[in-house]
Amino acid sequence: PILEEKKDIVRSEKQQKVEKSYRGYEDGIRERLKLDADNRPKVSLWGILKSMIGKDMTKMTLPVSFNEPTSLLYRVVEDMEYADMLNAAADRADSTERMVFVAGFAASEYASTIGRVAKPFNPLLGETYEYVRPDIGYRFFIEQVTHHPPVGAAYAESPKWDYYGESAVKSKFYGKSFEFNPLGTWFLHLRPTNGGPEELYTWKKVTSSVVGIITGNPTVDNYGPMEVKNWTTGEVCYLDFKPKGWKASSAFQVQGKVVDAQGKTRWSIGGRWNDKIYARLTPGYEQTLEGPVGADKSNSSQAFLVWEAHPRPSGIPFNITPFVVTLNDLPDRLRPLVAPTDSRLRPDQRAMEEGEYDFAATEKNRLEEGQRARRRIREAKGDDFTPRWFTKGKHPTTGEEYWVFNHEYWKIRDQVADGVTSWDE
Ligand code: CLR
Repeated sequence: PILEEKKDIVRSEKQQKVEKSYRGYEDGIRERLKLDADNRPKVSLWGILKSMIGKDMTKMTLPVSFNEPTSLLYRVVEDMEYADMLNAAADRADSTERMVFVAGFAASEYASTIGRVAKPFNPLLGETYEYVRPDIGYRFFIEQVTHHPPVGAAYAESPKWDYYGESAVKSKFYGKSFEFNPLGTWFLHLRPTNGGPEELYTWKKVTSSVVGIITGNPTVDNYGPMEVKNWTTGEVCYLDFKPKGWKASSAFQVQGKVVDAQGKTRWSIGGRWNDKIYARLTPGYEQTLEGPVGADKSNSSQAFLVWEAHPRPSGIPFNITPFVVTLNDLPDRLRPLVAPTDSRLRPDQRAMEEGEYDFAATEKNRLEEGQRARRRIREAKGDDFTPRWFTKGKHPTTGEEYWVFNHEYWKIRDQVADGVTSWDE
């Protein structure tokens, strides 16, 4: 009971902090872009890419018509579309059930990659982005901390969980395919509502690839093993994302199991990452369930639905999802509160979103020139770039090197919202 009280205090303190960041987001989420359809000039990918075999994406200069109106920072926030699953996970009393939802969340991060064969904008060094969802109860922050290789360090928080990590993607164009290899670890601290100890989960993202570039029918696939590990209980969820291959039946398939600390399989989990994921309790473990979560004890051999993809309505340009539509929104109330480095203020991304591709291209050029000039000045002085909001550290549990959030961003933002300081001071 004492432990439970302590947990309640942690959660409510966190809630108060997160709620302060709701300021600026009172108008709710955006439902449409200005455009109903994009008219990016249709270019042959292969015609342009064939001379670039062996290169990584950061070394390629591509016309802006290859872009979508997002950035690599936005592609990280995109993983939060199903963040309500983390709340669901925290509300389950059994740790293997929590794992089912955490693994479901990790797999849900791929649904929005379908049809997105376009290049996100490259964030400038020190560029930041904040995203707050009062309706779900979390805030998210990311900063571009290095440029070569491009790395974004992120931190999201909510009363029942904290989620953080780095997006560092190694890419290579092989001709037949374009491969994207995420290197960073993602960390999730979950505070179960039943008062149990805070848990740490970690996982790494699987490989994304684009195939069909030569034939002019490019598609995105995601494949490889994923291991979601609970460091507190020793439970692991092994997921296998099947490559599309030749058989239509293996497309989008993901299959796996939740294994307890003794190595016994407690759940099987599987489905399609573009559609639905189910879990089924291994017979014999019915007594561990508190129901109801779809799996009622009398009928626990039945699979229950863990996750279902949100619909993808037509009439949204650039093949983006309704969630992505909300990201680059800049309502008048929010504008004075975001940092001057915020992605929402980038004129090139704004122009892209509004279909002004030529202006997007000249602005993108201007910003990147400015970045090169700043780097030359730093180099002449022998200075290194230091990120404003993250520092490098060693993870206390896993021992890995990771980016430690200094939590300053939201404190300053509160003061800006209170009118006691401004971002430029
Ligand atoms: C994969 C998941 C990672 C973050 C991430 C970074 C780079 C993204 C990649 C994800 C998905 C595929 C991606 C890539 C950058 C470009 C590439 C969007 C989201 C597209 C499909 C490239 C198409 C255009 C080229 C053929 C020119 O956590």
